[in-house]
This record gives sequence, structure tokens and C-alpha cells, in this order.
Amino acid sequence: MASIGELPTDNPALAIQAAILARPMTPERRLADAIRALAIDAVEKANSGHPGMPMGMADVATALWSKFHKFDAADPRWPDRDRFVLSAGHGSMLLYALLYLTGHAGMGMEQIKRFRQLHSPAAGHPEFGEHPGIETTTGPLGQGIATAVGMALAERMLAARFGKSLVDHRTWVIAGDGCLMEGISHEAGGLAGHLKLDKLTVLWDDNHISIDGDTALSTSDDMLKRFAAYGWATKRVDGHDPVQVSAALSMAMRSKKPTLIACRTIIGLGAPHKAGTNAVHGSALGANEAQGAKAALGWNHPPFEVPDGLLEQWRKFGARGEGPRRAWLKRLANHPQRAEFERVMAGALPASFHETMSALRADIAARRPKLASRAASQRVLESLVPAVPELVGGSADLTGSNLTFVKGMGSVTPGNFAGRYIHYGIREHGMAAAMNGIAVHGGLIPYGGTFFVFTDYMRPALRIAALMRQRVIHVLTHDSIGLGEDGPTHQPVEHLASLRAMPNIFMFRPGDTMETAEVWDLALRRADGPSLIALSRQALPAFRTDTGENRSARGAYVLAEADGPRQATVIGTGSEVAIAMAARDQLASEGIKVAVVSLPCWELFAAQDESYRAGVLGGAPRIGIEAGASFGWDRWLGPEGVFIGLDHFGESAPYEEIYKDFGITADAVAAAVRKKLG
Ligand SMILES: Cc1ncc(C[n+]2csc(CCOP(=O)(O)OP(=O)(O)O)c2C)c(N)n1
Ligand SMILES: [Mg+2]
Repeated sequence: MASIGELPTDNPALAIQAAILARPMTPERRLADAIRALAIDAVEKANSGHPGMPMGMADVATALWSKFHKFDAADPRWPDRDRFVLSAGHGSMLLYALLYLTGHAGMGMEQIKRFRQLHSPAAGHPEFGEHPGIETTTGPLGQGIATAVGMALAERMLAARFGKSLVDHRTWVIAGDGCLMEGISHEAGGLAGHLKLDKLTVLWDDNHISIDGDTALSTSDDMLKRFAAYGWATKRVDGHDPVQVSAALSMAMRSKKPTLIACRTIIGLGAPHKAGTNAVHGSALGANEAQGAKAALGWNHPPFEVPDGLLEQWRKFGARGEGPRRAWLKRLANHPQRAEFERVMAGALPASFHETMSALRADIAARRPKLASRAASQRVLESLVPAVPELVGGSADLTGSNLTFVKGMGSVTPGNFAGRYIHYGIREHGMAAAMNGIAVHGGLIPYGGTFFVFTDYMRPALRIAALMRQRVIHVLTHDSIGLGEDGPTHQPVEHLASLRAMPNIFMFRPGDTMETAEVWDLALRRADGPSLIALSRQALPAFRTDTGENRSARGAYVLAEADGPRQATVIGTGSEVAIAMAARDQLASEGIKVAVVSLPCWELFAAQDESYRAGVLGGAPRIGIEAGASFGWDRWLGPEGVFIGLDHFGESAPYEEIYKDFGITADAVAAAVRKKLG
């Protein structure tokens, strides 16, 4: 067994490789060799990348893309195409080679030659948005398979709405040992098995190798039994035998369960010395080994050249879907739900959306409800759910706490996908990744709930959502020490700061029912990134009754101007805005003139022009209040500002007592203002 960095000396895989390569040459083998050669050449040229996985899985990918995968290279965004997810994203050259060979525009030989170079769509790992044939960003192992569960679920849910004639496609995944070792694969596997997502197929690159060496170094899981226990169909095949692979794919097409196919492969098949070892996982083969691999494969063509006849065959596979796509377009043209289907797939909100929001805001203004913002969120959903049919909700087993369910949604259950509410189970990471899959699939807008503190369990998937600019909405209740008795394990402290640090996330923290409606409005209208809404467990007074512009849209605004020239500005978010208002009253009775600024979204405020921000923040001393860590607040408070919050963990107690004990009170704000002025 080779260890890190060593060249293999005694390599038992080579004898198996010799036997595989000694099999009679077939057209399938040659088609697969084109993938191998491109992977070798691109990685060699970049002198960086992962040749082993594409070389090992080339035969499996060829079987899939030549006969089973439904796609049309002429329109890679055709809504009823099958989705292909390369969960083992380090093997990105496999995907780029397939896109090139099948004739996808935008992935020509120039792009393949610029593998891993600046602004190339053939990036180190597949990046959503770099090429329309890349269905999702992968690379962080395990994300792809969990995202694919969301795609497969979206397909079933849309099929239940629009019927089989418009929505009838499969989700194919190639996953490696790494993907299946990651914990998220358990959440994804369990959810898919439970829901009977029968059109999901995972092809596991069972090559017994990861970076450190033989997978026996770190795992002895029986993967097939594991997935069988989740309710999956399983099958083991020789991944270099196209007949076996095709038979297993046919079986998957008929299966009433999701299917895992263990494809036993030799990583780096062809490499004369390094095949079957970790030496071929993640670096260029080197000139000699590359040459030797091509010789072993019998590939006699110059680098980056695929002989015409072979390319022609591949291009035919790329056009296989043309007929089905044209037939589908006809069905769409005559479909009674055509307009609605096109609207949801385009991600456009219903025409009535703005009216719904105005009516809701008028109602909130009239009632001035004193609600926990989590309850305010539910009130908002009661209006939005009937008005926005593509909105689908769920929670990671905290429905009654997150208040994410509203009457009439109906639950998604195994085999029945007509409902709009997904019981994700206690699978926060799997939920967030599945939501990403639902979003990139298109046609649905997912929201999902958990406790704010457990964003730690979802963070890798949140990051992918941000990177992919996807409209996913996270309902994150119990957003501070204000949750009280459950104590420090459940009380977020650093979470606002850490999520505000992540690019392209909108981290919302509304302070009353009106603001909650406003941030939901913004989250739904934000088509190019995730929105996280932090919501309180405890009840909050209404401070907004105006129904005009969405004031949260600017991120921060002057909620209450000082009665005269400002002597101080108190800036609060969420549940602390009310405390800031109480301090303002207290100080007013002493003749001290204080403005209160509500700051529900830092990112939106940061995006305003300088003069707006300066006007809101004012020139007077600033006091910030938020039941969270101070990290980052100097941005708004300046070097002279005072922050009232907590830079330590919380406590288990009734929340009023915790606030008092930690000095997060109107008295403390008033004292800080007096001190500044004194
Ligand atoms: C979450 C995560 N952890 C670690 C890595 C770094 N990494 C990339 S590939 C890899 C090994 C993967 O092994 P396997 O899936 O078997 O791939 P193979 O070597 O067979 O191509 C690791 C640890 C990663 N990309 N993502
Ligand atoms: Mg492996």
C-alpha cells in the first residue's frame, strides 16, 4: 500500500489493470479512452488537477451518457433534461470532457486547454454558472449527492403539479469514496430512501483509494448494506465492463427506490505505474507516465486530439435528446398550464405578489400585533403561501418552533409529492443542501427552518448557496439569548457576525412584524442569492405602522429621529430595537435627544450610497445594541462607539433575567449615552 507522496513499488492493481486492458477492444472502450486522454492532457497542461477519477470512471460515464442520460447538447437548460451531478467534483475533467465530446457550445477545445486557468469555464472544480451544463457546484465532498436529493425531490414535486408530460426526468450522480464517507451522505441517503426518490441514481466510484492511500486506512463500512438500510436498491458492478454497467443502469431505471451502483474501478486506469494508487488522485501524471498511459490504452493521437470518427460518435450522443426535446416542446405548447410552468421555471414571482404584500402590510399596520418575530414570520407565510404556489417549506424537525407550516400546505410523504411542506427530519446539513438542489433545479422556491444556532450544522451548504447565487430562504428562529431556558448550547452568540462575514448572503434580523414582512418580501424578490432570516422566540412590540416603502430594503433606516439636534444615535437589530426605543423614551424624559436606527440587514445597508449611510448614522456618538458578539460592529459605530451585547456564551434562565444579568437593557443604553455626553 503506497503512503502519501511515495511512488508505488508493489502495486497489486497493475495486474488487474493488465487484465482489464487485455480485454477485446470495444467501441465503448474507445469512446471512454477519449475521456481519459482529454483528462490526461488537460491536467498535464495545467500541471494541476485530478486525472485519476476521470480515467477510472470513463467507462461508467460513457455508458451513462451514451445511452441513459437524457439531454440535448443544443439546449443544456431544457427543463425536462436529466440532471447529472458530479459529486466527486475534483474529477471535474470528467464533466468537461463529456460536455466537450457531446458538443456543448462554450466547452470547446480552447476551454479544455485552459483547464484551471483564470476565467475558464473549466475551473478546478465544477462551478455552477460557469457553463450551462454544470448543474451544481461541487468539490466539497458530499455536497453533490445531497444537492442531487433536492433536485430529485423537486422533479417529483413538479411532476405532481404539472404532470408527467412536462416533468419526467432523472437525477444521476457520480460520487466517490469521499462523498460517501462524509456525514452529509447519511442525511441525504436517509432522506432519499425514506421519500422513495426512485429516479435518483448514485454511481459510486468504488476505487478503494482516497488521498491518504487505500480507503482501508480509514473505513470498513459495508456501503451497500448501509444504503440498503436506507431503503435504496443496490448493485455491485465491474466499472470497466460496459455490459454490467448498462445492465445496472437499466435496473435503476426500473427501480421503485433510489439506486446505488457500486462501480468497482481502478483509479487512473491506464497509468502504467500509478494506476490503482493515490499517486494518480490529484496531480499531473508527468510526461513519462502520461505517455505510458496512452501507450497502454493504445491511444496514438497527439494531445488534445480526438479522431474525427470518434468525435462524431460522441456528437451523436449529444444530439440523442433532440427528438425527445422537440416532442416535449410540442407538449408544452399545448399544455393548459404552459404559462404557469414557464413562469415558475423562469423564477418570476406571480403578478399578484406586490398586491399580496401590500395587503399584508396594511393588515399588520392596522393590527400592530405584538408577536415573536418567528410568529410574525408565520403570519407572513399565511399570506405568501397561498399567493406564491412555487414556495415550498419545511423544517429540520422543528416545525412547531420555527412556525414554518401554515394550514393547507400538505406534507410531502413517501411517494406522494403533491404537498408543499417537507419534513426534512433532524438533518440540517442535508436540508440546506437539498434546498440548494431544489433551487438549482428550478420551478420551486424553497424555505426551511431550524434554530439559528444550528446554522453551524448547515454552513457548508449555505456557502454553496451563496456561491451559486441561489434563492433559498432560511427561517432561523430562537435567534439569541432571548430564547431563554434552553441555555448556552442553544443560544447563538457569534452566528450573526460569522454569517455576515460570508459573501453574498443577506443576513436579516427583523425587529417587529412589519419588518418581518419586509424582509420576507426582500428574500422572495432576491433571485440571486440566499436569505437568512433570524427570528426571535420572545414576543416583540410593534414599532412600525407605516405601509409605504419597504424601509428594510435599504438595510437600515432612522426609525425614530431625535426631537431636535441628535445628541446620540442608538443602532439596534431585531429584538433589541425595542430596547433602543425604550432607552430613547427614558432619555427624552431627561431632555436628551436621541435617534434610533433599525438595522435589519447589514449587507443592504453597506450597499447604499455614502450620503444615505452618513445620514442614517449621523455625526453624534453612536451606541450599538444587539444580543450577540461585538465582532464587526465597529464598522457602524466607529472607533468611539459603544457596543452593548455579549462576547461570551449565554445562560440558562428566563430570558428577561439573562438580558438583565448581561446588561443588555434600556438602562444600560441610557447610561452609555449619558456617559458619552458627560
Ligand atoms: C469536504 C471535503 N473534505 C476534503 C476534501 C479534499 N479532498 C478532495 S478529494 C479527496 C479524497 C476523495 O477521495 P475519493 O472520493 O475516493 O476520490 P478519488 O481519490 O477516488 O478520486 C479529499 C479528501 C474535499 N474536497 N472536501
Ligand atoms: Mg476513491
